[in-house]
Amino acid sequence: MNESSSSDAIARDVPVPGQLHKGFWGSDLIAATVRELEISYIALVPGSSYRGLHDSIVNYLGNRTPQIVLTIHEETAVAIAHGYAKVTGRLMAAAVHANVGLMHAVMAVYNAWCDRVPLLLFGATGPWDAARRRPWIDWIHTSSDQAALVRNFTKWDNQPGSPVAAVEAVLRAAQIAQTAPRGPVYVNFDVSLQETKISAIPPLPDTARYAPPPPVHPAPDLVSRAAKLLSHAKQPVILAGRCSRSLAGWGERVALAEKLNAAVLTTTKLAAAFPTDHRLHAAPPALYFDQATEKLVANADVVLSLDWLDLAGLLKQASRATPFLGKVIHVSCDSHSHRGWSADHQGLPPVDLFLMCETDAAVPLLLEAVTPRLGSVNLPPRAPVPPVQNTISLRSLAAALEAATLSVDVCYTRLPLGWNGAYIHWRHPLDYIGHDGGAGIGSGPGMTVGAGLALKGTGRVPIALMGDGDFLMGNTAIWTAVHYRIPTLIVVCNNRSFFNDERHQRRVAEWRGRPLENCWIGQRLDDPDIDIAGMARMQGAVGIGPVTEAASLQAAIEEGIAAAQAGLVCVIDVRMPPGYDIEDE
Ligand SMILES: Cc1ncc(C[n+]2csc(CCOP(=O)(O)OP(=O)(O)O)c2C)c(N)n1
Ligand SMILES: [Mg+2]
Repeated sequence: MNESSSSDAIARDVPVPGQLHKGFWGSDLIAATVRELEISYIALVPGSSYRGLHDSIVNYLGNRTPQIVLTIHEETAVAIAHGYAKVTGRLMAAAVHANVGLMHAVMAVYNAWCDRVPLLLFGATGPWDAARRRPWIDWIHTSSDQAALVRNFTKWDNQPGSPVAAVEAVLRAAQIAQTAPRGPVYVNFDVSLQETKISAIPPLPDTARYAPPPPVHPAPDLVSRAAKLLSHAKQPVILAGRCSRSLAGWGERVALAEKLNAAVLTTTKLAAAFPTDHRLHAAPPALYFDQATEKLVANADVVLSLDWLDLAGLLKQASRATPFLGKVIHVSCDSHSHRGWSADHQGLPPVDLFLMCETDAAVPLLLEAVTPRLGSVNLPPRAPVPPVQNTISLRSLAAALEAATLSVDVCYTRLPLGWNGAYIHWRHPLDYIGHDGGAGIGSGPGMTVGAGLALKGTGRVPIALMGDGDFLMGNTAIWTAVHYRIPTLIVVCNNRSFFNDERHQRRVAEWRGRPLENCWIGQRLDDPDIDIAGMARMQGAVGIGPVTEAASLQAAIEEGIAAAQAGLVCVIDVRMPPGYDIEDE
């Protein structure tokens, strides 16, 4: 067993050393394999189905590599691993109890799947041997084919039949999860397998030999054809979609856009992919673009999609009734993950040149192969950024954030629905980590805490701007952040409503001629108002607010940032009036 050299470890929950090695169990071998993979953390809610593995992590590994991150809901455990992977690109583990814990985790697994994020999910069941089951409880917590609950949105699952088979299952799971397009995997350990006594820990495999493959590169012929199209384009547009957090990759995308003098678009669905204040960044990042930006796409004679998430949707929206006539170069290996159960693959785009690889593999080759394009670039007129009012709104919140973070490195881990992408610029791949993938509300707190865990010690402050609905569904992640001293700032844009759906009711009422006045019913979260700052304080965090005056926003945010910089967790309740700053679908 490698000694843990992890500098990632949080100085919490250090076990008393016991008399180790009096004997070994199947779960010791599983834990040892996880350590060989250098997995720093395992987020979990405990359960008897994996008490063997739990013991092995605490007492065989000494709660290091991986270290347990205790959570209060399985959805949070998975969301933490998701947020961590979004920042680091590294695999984190989560463990969930039997069928019931897995059922709690399901939505978060779907989010990670849609977000193409690597995640190692462990589960447990049984004993599968019915003769060994305790009456009642083991029976209701045993399912045949438990993995079926998540099979439609995981890359692989397995229920190994012996401790030795478990080693291979864990290695394969980690390899598959980290092979692009990445995603969650599920390995389910029978109770009895974990609790089987074994005579010794066999020599562990060299994990380097089971690593994910290096990036696949596009065929040179495809690169030169794509380069020719781009170099001679009249109005090229680059759609910077799913890109890595690598600073080198960021620089190469900028260099490619500059060499081609091409307009670039990004989306708030995904992490920062291009500096939004660059002269070639054509429009604020958005969920849906305005008409002027759609026109830019419609008029493009060559589109370079760098794994754009909904390429068919954008082209269809832009060119309206007619098929898109420009040439389309699509750099993406996402179709390896396209399956039948979920339509998260989006529409089928028309593609002229398909470079089936990750964007970081293709961009340097394209950069070298293109010739400088001398033609001009026609950028759409920029809608003026709305002026800052002296009332509370997303606009005044953005202005206060900008003023409060002038000399602070920030990672935005969540943006609220209704955010105008013009408000805050991205200048670094870690400035914004994108949305949750599956639009499953309630992931905001967990993903923020996971991102905070990854950023701990870097000096970059995670800041989440999240809806009250999103916060309230997942708020017990605050306790986890406080317990593990994970600096975090959450600003709750508290409109005391599932407001997105008020808008839907309003639209339905308009179409159907029903009373618009009723659109709040079954949506508003007031009467009583929920004391969000109080909920934070009761879990040991700093709670600020409710902030009701625009003039108080900056001071509140400065206080929150100072708290996070001092290693604390802070939640600010900002009372927003209902309403969004953008129009969307
Ligand atoms: C798990 C889940 N349940 C319900 C929805 C539908 N939904 C989409 S947005 C939304 C409201 C979210 O409320 P909040 O976070 O307060 O943001 P607001 O709409 O108020 O801006 C809901 C309920 C969803 N996307 N996911
Ligand atoms: Mg709300």
